Amino acid sequence: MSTLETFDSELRAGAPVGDASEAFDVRKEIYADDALSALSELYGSRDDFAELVARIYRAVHLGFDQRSENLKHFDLRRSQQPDWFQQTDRIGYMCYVDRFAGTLGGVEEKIPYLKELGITYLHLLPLLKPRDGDRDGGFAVSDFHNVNPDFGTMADLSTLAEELRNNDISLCIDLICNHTSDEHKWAMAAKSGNQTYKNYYNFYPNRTLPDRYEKDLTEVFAQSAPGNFTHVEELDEWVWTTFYPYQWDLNYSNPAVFVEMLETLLFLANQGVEIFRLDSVPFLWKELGTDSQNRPEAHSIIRALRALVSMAAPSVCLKAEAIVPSNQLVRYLGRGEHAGKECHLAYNSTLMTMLWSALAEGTAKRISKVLASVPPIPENASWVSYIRCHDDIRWGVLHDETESYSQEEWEAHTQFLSDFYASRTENSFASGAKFQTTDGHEVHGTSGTMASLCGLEKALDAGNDQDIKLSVQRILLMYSIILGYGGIPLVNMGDELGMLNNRDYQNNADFDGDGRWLHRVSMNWQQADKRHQNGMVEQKVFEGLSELIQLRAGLTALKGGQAHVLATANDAVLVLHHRNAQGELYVAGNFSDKVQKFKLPNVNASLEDCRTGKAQAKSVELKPYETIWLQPKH
Ligand code: OTU
Repeated sequence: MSTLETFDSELRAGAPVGDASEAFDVRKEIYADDALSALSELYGSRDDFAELVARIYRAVHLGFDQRSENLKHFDLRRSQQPDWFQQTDRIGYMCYVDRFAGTLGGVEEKIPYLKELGITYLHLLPLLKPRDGDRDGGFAVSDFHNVNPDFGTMADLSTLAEELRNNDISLCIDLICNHTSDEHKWAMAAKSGNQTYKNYYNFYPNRTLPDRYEKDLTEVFAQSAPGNFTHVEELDEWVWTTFYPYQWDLNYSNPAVFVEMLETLLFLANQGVEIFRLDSVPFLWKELGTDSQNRPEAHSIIRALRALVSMAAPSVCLKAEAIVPSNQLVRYLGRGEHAGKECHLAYNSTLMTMLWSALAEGTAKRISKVLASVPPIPENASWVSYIRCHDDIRWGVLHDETESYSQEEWEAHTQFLSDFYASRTENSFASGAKFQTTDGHEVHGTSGTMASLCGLEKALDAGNDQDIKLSVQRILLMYSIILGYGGIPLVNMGDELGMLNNRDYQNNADFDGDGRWLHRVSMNWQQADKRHQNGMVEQKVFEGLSELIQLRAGLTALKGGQAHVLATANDAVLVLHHRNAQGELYVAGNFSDKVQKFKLPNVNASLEDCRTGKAQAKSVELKPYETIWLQPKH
């Protein structure tokens, strides 16, 4: 051992954990104002506000007291590196427990596979105990304190979280905070007429108010779950259900609901969960005469949760799931005086949707315009950049994206996208399907795996080598841009191997005719075994992606923030630019199937290709769908 190593190990062995409770007291002081101001926006006019605050503080204390020494130590470590989630070695992977590895124990066995790809963040889709029968892929939770018995137990979850942490992988799970299933004990009590629990939900004795609300509401599952209210036979009353009829929206105007959700969050954080995906946050607060999305109170709820969790479990990160136009989306990271005080992370659904738009059009003109108009995000926040997830690609949100395009133009464009990805336009390379349209002509969303939407399915069916090559290039282009945009890139299970659509779901009653199962595939480990076999598609995708991941980890110019879009004279090419104290980086991608030339604007330094280290002139030539990463020469 070198002197330095000896010194280091001595330090570690004898390292005082510090006084965790003293640190807790300090955090309570620091976050008290934030917590109180957010809570008073929500509940300040109530007579029992002081009592409520006392109850909330009791929950925070209990949350801290029940936190293990290990996690308290981890909290202190993270507080020494608050920008840990903005580091360029953070890469996410998302999957269903059963479809990836059967059980939680199975997931643990697959840690080496994740590490091989360079994964440092694992999002396991809903794994808490769901209702029986239809369950929206687990998004209808019946018990927040127990794991789905098919996957294992809460103890298995804690063990997995610890094992992941030991491997520097952060565990993320969903906090389905907008609704419970109709089989949750609160819903069961409500059904039996218990007023305390009826107040946990939004009940109406008849259709008068529901009809008035409906005038301004949108429909999420327009085909399979039309309307936003469900008749509850036991009571002959109506309850608010934004999603499926068995998912009952919680009533946050009742502070008891807020307290329950805070306690749930802290309980799960104490199992070792580091990142919470806050599901459906736009819908948390209802208000007559509005579309009941993105209300100021929904933001106050998140701000209060953030301040309170920062007291009890400061290493925890909150991630917003809001599929809304970018000017609304960035607000979930906090804005104005509250900038950086809501979620730490938010899904960049604008980037995701616009990537598919650019790929279908074969030009980067529109994506460049839209990305250039995305408002800046707070310095202590970051994006989650992704290409596919378990949901459909929702086109309608684009209609409010930028004023550069009129409503008519957006409507025509999203109609084109929906048709293109369902293979209903001439020359479409994609084989996806429309989601939630009643007549096949409406525009809602698109289902399909990344590879099938990028053309691999058609190319393989046709046995056309040139098209196979092009579809692999499209896949790598999409990865290159999400890795080069900034934030935490997220890989959807199977997409690292180019897995195709699963067309069998229609024959399986468990999937309730929900078209999203088209791309919710089960891991094919035989395909994974081909990831190092030369010339296989799996190898080209997997190795292409892992090379990019490794490259990215060393490029600190990418840390945090978001890319700036540079305009060039060539519309086919998207050029992203990063500059921070650590350096500068250009990422350019050709969205067309032709060779494209362009000149980087306003560059004075000599440039080198980050992958090869070779000098690169400011005039660049890119092959079809090719990307290039450039930095000033060292
Ligand atoms: C989320 O998605 C989940 O991701 C879905 O899988 C669930 O079905 C749903 O919630 C209900 O729990 O509409 O098309 O703006 O758009 O929360 C997906 C946010 C969805 C919503 C989003 C929702």
